[in-house]
Amino acid sequence: MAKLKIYGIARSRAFRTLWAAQEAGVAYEHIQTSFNEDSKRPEFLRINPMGQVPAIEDDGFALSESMALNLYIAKKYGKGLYPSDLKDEAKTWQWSFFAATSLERSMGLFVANRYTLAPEKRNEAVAQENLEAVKRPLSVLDAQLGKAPYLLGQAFTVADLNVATVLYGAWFNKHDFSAIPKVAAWLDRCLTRPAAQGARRLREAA
Ligand SMILES: N[C@@H](CCC(=O)N[C@@H](CS)C(=O)NCC(=O)O)C(=O)O
Repeated sequence: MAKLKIYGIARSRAFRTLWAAQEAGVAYEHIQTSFNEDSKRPEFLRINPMGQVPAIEDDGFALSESMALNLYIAKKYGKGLYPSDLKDEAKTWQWSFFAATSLERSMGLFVANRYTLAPEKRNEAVAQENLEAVKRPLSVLDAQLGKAPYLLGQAFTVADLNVATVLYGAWFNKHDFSAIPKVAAWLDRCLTRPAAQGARRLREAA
């Protein structure tokens, strides 16, 4: 049995952890913990007292927070997925925090209110407001990707994965990214990688 266990259904943020594990090529056991009742049961709360997915157990070591999970998996198991140089490592943290704090919440609200909520529940004003809130971070991302094909340079790393995953919902719903063409092309590159497609199959089939 695989020593790495990934908790969380693919239609949750566990999608990004499944993607990271597939990029790293590590064997894992996928436990289909839902984000409703399952994640509030005492046996899961022992792994993540926040009662949220994803979480992992690696040979008994419990960890939560999706960005941290990906950094851990990439560093421990990924070959080339996690940088060896300290400055590149720091940039990986920078981009991961950027994704979590400057993009994720607004992108989630934007996608829900523009595309995924039941039509009667969508609020276009909320969608617009949140799209406005990510204008600057997305233009910063576009400028960075104008310098090199990936965030740290020539190769895909977990920095790309952690940022691309928070834009996945908009990309999947065919949001028009043509005003930020470097981001558009980079998202296509990242989200059609074999490992991304593997994780997407789990999510999109669910
Ligand atoms: N910051 C956390 C957020 C985790 C999170 O909100 N997970 C959702 C599913 S995507 C969840 O479990 N929601 C249930 C709840 O909050 O009770 C992370 O990135 O892992």
